[in-house]
Amino acid sequence: MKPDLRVKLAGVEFANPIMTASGCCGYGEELAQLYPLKRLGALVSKSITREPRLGHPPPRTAETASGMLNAIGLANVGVDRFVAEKLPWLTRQGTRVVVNVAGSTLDEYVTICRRLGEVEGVDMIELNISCPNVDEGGLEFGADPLSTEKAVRAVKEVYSGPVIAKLSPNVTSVTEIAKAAEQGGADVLSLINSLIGTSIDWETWRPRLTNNRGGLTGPAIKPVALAMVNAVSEQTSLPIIGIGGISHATDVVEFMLAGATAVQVGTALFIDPDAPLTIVANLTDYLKRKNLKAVTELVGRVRKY
Ligand code: RRO
Repeated sequence: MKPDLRVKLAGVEFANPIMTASGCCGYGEELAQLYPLKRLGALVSKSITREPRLGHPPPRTAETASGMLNAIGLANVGVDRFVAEKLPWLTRQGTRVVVNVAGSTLDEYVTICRRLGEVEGVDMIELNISCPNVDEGGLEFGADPLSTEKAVRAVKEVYSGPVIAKLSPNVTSVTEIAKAAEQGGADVLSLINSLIGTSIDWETWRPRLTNNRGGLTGPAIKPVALAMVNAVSEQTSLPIIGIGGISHATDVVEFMLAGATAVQVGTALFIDPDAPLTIVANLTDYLKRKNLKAVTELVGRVRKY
């Protein structure tokens, strides 16, 4: 018998626990040229802001040891174009649609989420209170428990669907922020966003990113992410989406044992856009080998010494 890969988050069922991470495949159009998006658990969009944004000038990505730095600077089409041009297509792809929302003021988050609540096809909102690459907003909200709680509560007042709060690792206590998001009414937590980092070209003496600082992602951050997912799962009762360097089915197993119900694959997509499919196939084989009937049997089952 084939193991059951379905997972449920805030009452919404996903075909499997493998989602794309925000910012790693735009609005899904390019990925859909390679395989049907319905093979994913969900497509998570690039962060959407109220106005369109060009982001930082290139170079805005740089390779690092076992990872990648980015300072995209929230480049996106803005909520109006997203709703008019991207969402209708996305809702026809047979996958769950999670829309990542970013803003520089509380009012901006609220405006975007209200608008997304008025249209068909959004399964969940992922609230990006953790972007490290903009001067205003983003991390400003997610670095402080009180503003985290306020932002989540304000969005929950205008948007009736499930809300995921996406947490930053660039904080003193991720568990305090997680508890604040729970207090504000978040339905799900996702973690982690990127870790702040810099890389300098030793020939030109210039930073490799025009923004100088960027966000570190990829396998380099996996142990950090895993520790944070584990800590948060022990301190809150919300379901968790694990993010951070997930490239293989074995990574998914680790994150689920640590307490995640689902995961997002990000940087791995840049190396191999098929990674989510390979992960689904290998996860199925793993569950069979372990005689498990359902992937949910892994969640939070890490053993203690
Ligand atoms: O656009 C970005 O530079 C960016 C965002 Br919004 C984010 O949340 N995390 C990241 O690493 N980059």
